[in-house]
Amino acid sequence: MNVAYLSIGSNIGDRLSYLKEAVRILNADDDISVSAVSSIYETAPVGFTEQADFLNIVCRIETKLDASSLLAVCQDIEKELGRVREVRWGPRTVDLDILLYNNENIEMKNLTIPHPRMQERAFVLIPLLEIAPMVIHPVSKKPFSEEAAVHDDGVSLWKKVGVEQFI
Ligand code: GSY
Repeated sequence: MNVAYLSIGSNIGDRLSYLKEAVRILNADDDISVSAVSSIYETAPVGFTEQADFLNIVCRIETKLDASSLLAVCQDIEKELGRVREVRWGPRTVDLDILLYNNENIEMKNLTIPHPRMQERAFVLIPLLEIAPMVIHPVSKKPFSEEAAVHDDGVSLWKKVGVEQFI
């Protein structure tokens, strides 16, 4: 079985419902089981800053899918939940990014793992380190906690929840 970590964010409409729905749909897939979900964090937008704050989580999944098929599932969920790709880095009902897939370094045309910007993003690192404090960067082999100084700028705990409240 493969283990992957996904970052999920929402900053339009009922943000919590979009996060919950994304996790529920993931877990309903016969080839995916969600095994951990971080607390929910409210986070200042990164990239295009003139937009609403996000709610972000990171979840751990076990899956029989290869990384490309997992990407396709994530994109289908984004479509199903109404994401329209209008502005690059812009507002979205829901966004699912694959952060890590096993200990693999994957470089394909449409998919890079580890996610290339994850080390710069407190909205990814803080929830990731909450559920996987010892996780190692597949290339540098250092723990993420050492890989980048983890600043909590713009990231605050919004709600502490358990995986059972998502699935
Ligand atoms: O890459 C994920 C979408 N995204 C986010 C996000 O999820 N959270 C925050 N805080 N800023 C973001 N900018 C982008 S793009």
